[in-house]
Amino acid sequence: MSVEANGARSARDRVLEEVRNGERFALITHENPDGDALGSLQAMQEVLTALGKDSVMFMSAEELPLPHEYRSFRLAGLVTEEPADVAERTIVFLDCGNLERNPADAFKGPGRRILNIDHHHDNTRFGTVDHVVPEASCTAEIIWDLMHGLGVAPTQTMAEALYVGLVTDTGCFMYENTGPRAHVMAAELIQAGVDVHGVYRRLYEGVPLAKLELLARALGAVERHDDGALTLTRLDRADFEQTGAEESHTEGIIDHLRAVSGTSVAALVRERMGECSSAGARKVSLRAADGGVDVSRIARSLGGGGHRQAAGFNTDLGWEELVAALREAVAGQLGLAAARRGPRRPGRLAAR
Ligand SMILES: [Mn+2]
Repeated sequence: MSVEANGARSARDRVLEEVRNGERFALITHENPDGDALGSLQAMQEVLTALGKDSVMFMSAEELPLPHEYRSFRLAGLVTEEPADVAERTIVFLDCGNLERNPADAFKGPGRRILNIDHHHDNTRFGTVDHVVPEASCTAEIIWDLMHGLGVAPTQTMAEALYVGLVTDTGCFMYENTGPRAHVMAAELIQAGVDVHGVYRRLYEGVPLAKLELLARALGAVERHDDGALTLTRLDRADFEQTGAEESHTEGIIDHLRAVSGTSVAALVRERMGECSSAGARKVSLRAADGGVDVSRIARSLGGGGHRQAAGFNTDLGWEELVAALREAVAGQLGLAAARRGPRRPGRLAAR
C-alpha cells in the first residue's frame, strides 16, 4: 500500500512500530463523525485491545446520541472527557484531514505524539507520523491493512465496524473511489462474519419520519443555476424546527441533487443550529457529479476542505453572496475541466 522505493521506512512501517511499542493510546476522529470515522475508531480500538494495549476512544458529549444509523456502534472504551493522562498517550487521529476538524485542544498540545491515519488527499500532515493514503477508499481500508500488518484476525464486531466505513465512504461501492481493493476487503470482512443485510438495514432503513419530511422540504427548495451545472438547495432553522428533524437527518439529501441530469456540482446549504464550536452561520456540503470537477478546491477557496468528489465549508456569507460565490467557483472549475479536455465544442455547456 505504501512501500517506498528508496528503502526509507514507510509511514506504514512507522505506525506499525509505534503500535507495537506503545502501551497507552487515545483515539480521536473528526467532529460530526460519519460511518468511516466511527467504524475506523471502533475497529482501531478493538485491534489495540486485542494486542493488550490500554486504549480509549474520545468523542465530545455533543456528538451523542449518535445519528440513528450509527446507534448500533458499541463504542466500548468511549470517553467524553479528555483523558487526564492524554500527554502520556500516543494519540491516533483517524479520518481527520486537519486539526481544526476536532476542537479537543488537549489532543493537539505541544509535544503530543500523534499518529495521523487518513485518506483525505488534502490532509495537512499534522502528525508525528503521517500515514496518509489518498488511494484508500476509506480510512477503514487503512485500518484493515494495519490490522493485517499487526497480525490481528478480524472479529465479527471489528469486521462490521470496518464494513460500515467501507460501505458509507464508497456510497455502497458506487463512488469512483471503489476499486478492486474495496471489494477484496468486503469479501474478507463478510468471511469474518459481517451481516451484510443487517448492516444495510441499520444504515439505510429505520428512517425517522422527520428525516423524510426534511428531505421533502429540501427537494421543494431546489434551485438550478447555469443550466443546472450548479444544483443546490437550502435548509433553514425553521425547516428543522417545523419538522422536528435533527441536523444529522440532512445525510443523503445531496445525493438526490447530484443525481439530476446536467448537474456538475451539487450543494446543500444548511443553517447551523449551534452544535459546533467552529465559526460560520451556514454549513455548505458539495458533491461533484462530474469527474472533471474537484469540489475540494472550491471548498478550500471558501475556507473548508475535503475530497475531490465530496467537500464542505462553513460560511457567514448571506444567501445571495453565497450563491454568487458558488456559481463563480463552479464556472472556474468547468473552465478548467474544459481546458483539460481540449478545445471546447460549441454548445457543450448548454448540453450538460
Ligand atoms: Mn473517510
